Amino acid sequence: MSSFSMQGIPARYRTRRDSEPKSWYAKKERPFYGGVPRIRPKFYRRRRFFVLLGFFIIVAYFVLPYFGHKTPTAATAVDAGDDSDETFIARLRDPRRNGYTSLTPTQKQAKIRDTFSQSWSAYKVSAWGKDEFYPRTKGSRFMVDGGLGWIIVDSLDTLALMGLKDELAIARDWVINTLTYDTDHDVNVFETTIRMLGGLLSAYHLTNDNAYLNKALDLGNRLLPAYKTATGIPTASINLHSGVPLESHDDGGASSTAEVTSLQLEMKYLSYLSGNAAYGDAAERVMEVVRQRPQTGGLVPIFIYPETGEWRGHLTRLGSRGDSYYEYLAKQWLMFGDETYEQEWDTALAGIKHYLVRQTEPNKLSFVGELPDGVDGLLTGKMDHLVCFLPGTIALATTRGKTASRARHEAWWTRSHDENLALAEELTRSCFEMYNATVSGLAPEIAYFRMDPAHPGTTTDLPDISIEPADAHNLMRPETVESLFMLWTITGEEKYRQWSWQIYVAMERWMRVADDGGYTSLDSVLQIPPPQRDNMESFWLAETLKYLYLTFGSPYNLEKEIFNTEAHPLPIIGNWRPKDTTADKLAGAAVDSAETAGSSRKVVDPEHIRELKMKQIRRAALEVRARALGQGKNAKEASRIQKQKMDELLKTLTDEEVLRAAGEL
Ligand code: DMJ
Repeated sequence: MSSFSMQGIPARYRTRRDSEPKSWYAKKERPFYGGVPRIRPKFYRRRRFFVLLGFFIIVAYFVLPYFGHKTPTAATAVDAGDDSDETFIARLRDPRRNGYTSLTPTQKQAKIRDTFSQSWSAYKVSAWGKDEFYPRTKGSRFMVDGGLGWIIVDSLDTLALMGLKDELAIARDWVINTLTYDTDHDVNVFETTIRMLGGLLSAYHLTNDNAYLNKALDLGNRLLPAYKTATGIPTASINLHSGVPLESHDDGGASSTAEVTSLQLEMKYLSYLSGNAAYGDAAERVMEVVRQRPQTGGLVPIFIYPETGEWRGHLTRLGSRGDSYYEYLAKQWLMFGDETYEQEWDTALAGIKHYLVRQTEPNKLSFVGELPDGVDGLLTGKMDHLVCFLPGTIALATTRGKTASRARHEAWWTRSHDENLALAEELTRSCFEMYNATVSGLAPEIAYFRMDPAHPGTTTDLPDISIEPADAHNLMRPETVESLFMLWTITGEEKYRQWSWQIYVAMERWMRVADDGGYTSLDSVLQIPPPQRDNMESFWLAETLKYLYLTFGSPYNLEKEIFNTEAHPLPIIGNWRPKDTTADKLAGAAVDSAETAGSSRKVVDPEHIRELKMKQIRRAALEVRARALGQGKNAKEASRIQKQKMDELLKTLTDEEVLRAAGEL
């Protein structure tokens, strides 16, 4: 819905609007000086017309909500505590009655930020510092003694992006002064990397605060021993104190494919910042092993043994344990400019289209199925909500973070890019239909898409989608709003914002806990009201609310930043490999510059050189700092050494060296 139509506005308002402006305008049309007709130049007459028009628009903007009060305002739509469930459901899907058309994007952002603040303050009051929060009973739990900062670290960058400075300061203080990763407990390598390491690195990226980077370095060092297996594929868990790696108890000791292949953005970025290639090298090695394994059409089974590098079983899917393998192929290419990953992503996308994407009956919704027995077996219509990250990633990779209108003018744009973008749009619609298919307006954890016209029936309002009662829970997951954010940013089509808003309104209504207790996951989206569970997931704060909030902000620059799989934004680095450290570059540049002195130069913007220089100096100084910390120096001493290095480079580094190091000379 792009704008109001007169049809949707109550008759009372229409009459008033039609009559009032006319008489007001007529009055003003009289000559300014009684009796003396003045012929105004054309310019003035035009100007007066535009002034009046502007006045009308302003009046309409402020008066509209009052006369349209039968159309609920956003406040009543979203905060509808006293509305009956039936009334709420009746207006949830109508943009003119769910607050969509009556609120500006800024007002919507404020609503979403309120939801975040409410969740955050409930957590602060009842569970501060704990890793798990049970909002209904006001309970909480540490995952390991003393905690991992699961909720606080995961929320840092959302606090920063929403401009909640005071809360960020409190969170920072806790992270730096209370949180320790020197804990004698096993943690999941993947979850700790994407949530904690990713959260710290993103906080560093957004704030430039070295305290976050130091914490990230400490954690990165504690995670590294997990990669010391026969193949280099990390074990599922690691003891953060002893560094003893631990294979999964389940699944015959196999690790999840998605888990071992979704650590690379974080580990490589840590290498990039610190100048220590160990993190990125370890993560890259995993990809080299996976690359050697048999694959069909770029698709991989969801389990892999860390000791042998063999696949376990054939189950192939884009849902749990398979999902972010594909996401990180695209994102490693985009973040570090590595064309190997571009090719692998292209191959995988072709495989996904060929083996997994089908359409439903009767409404021809595109969906992504599963292959329990691999590519030679039969496809099922089961689709986890987790798969809904895929359309966003397809759109992002297809346009390389550009808006579609700009990307279409690029020399590399082909018909297959158009097809891929169309697929992303179709899949996004199907994910939205997973929400539309239920009476509550929320998606289940798993849905079944109907491929067979003779299929007997459905448990939802939409015949194409059915839901098993055991799969009807909702864990506050982000994947659909993530894709809506990507599709909105890339295509600029208003419908994606409208869908996001509808989902937000349903979440706000059903997930909110009584007495400002926070927000919780749900037991069944097939019931009204959906019975509430008692758990607030950290990705509610890290991902779901962040993507919703950003969807209503000014267009995000996806060419500059990339979101890790936990929605932590990291900078796009460009052409870079783990071993290619700043120090090496600077050393190489010094040698080269001696050899090529006197060669012709390009004219380069001095501001550009200054930016490059500062970036290089900061990185080189950080490397020195990391080395000092690695040699056992305390933080104060390491900071002194870091500053000394910065001062030295500021004095000595020449523009030529800078350009050479950046590959621009
Ligand atoms: C998040 O922790 C990450 O997005 C992960 O990749 C899988 N999904 C959960 C949230 O649903």
